[in-house]
Amino acid sequence: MHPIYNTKMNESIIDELSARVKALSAKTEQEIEDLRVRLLGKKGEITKLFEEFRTVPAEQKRLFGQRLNVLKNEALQQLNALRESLSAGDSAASGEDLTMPGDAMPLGSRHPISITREEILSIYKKFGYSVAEGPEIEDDWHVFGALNFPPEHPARDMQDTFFINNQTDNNILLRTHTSSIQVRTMEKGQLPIRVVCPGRVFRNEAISARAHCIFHQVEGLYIDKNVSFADLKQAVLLFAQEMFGPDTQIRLRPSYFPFTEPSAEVDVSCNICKGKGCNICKGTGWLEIMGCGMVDPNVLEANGIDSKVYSGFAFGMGVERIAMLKWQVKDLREYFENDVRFLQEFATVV
Ligand code: 2NM
Repeated sequence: MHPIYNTKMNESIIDELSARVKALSAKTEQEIEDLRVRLLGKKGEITKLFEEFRTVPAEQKRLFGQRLNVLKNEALQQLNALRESLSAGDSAASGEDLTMPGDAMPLGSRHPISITREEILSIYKKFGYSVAEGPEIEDDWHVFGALNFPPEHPARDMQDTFFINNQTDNNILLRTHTSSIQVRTMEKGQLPIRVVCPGRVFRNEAISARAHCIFHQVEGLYIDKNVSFADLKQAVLLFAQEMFGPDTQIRLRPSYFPFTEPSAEVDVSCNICKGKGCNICKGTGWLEIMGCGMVDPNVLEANGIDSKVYSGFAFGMGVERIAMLKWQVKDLREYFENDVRFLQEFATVV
């Protein structure tokens, strides 16, 4: 007798299949599809039971039919559950909520001096200048000698300059300006020159809200035939408008530097009060941003450049000072203390 005609046997076949269905597992979509075909495909085990339904004695049909339908639904549900756990990944099985947002990584911030230096350099790069760097420990020639500083100039004094103790000679020192990089550029003898030189500089000064013994400069040098003071003024104006906005005006005041003649201090119109006078510009409407001038012929000659053929202009600015004006930082010492509360204020700037 075929087992299907026996109620007990029918039930044990269904029980056994039901248990197997509930224990089904699969690692891939293909494995799930194979299981579906094996159970519910044209020749599947459950499909076959439905075909045999015709031959079941009338009195067993109701119960057998109900149990078969339950088994078929169990199989469909199990296959769906397998598909879902596959698409959600393994962690779905461990109960993790994959829709939860991830943990935010605490972001650091760039230092305001770095932000400002990069902004200054990117303006000059746009104007066609290249960027050069040089050593912080220098010799007397590159910091003073080649730059028209007379031997008795006070900057050469221990009071102003940090010397590196050296038994044999005392001409090794920490650079007091980045002009030494420009000397190194001129030495190479390639003309014309269009260069900006960023870097740390060191001066033996008492530390206060407005002065520090270490600070940062960007200096620039432009040497070619027929470079005039008009070119310098235009270059300074374009920089000021890029840095502080298109409505910025400039003012040049006569000044003195050993390496330039004539020399000038550059002021920009105060963008806080628009020239009306405020506590940032101390009521003057103007803010000092840099020094500049026409390179002294003595400097050109000292660096092997024929001053009858070539002329040039140079300028220099303190990065701390530019950053102070940009963000109204009141005390320069903030830049060196690395208090995260101060540094975090620049987190959204760049
Ligand atoms: C300044 C102001 C004016 C300057 C001059 C030179 C060089 F190398 F050409 F002689 N470099 N930098 C210069 C001129 C720097 O800083 C306030």
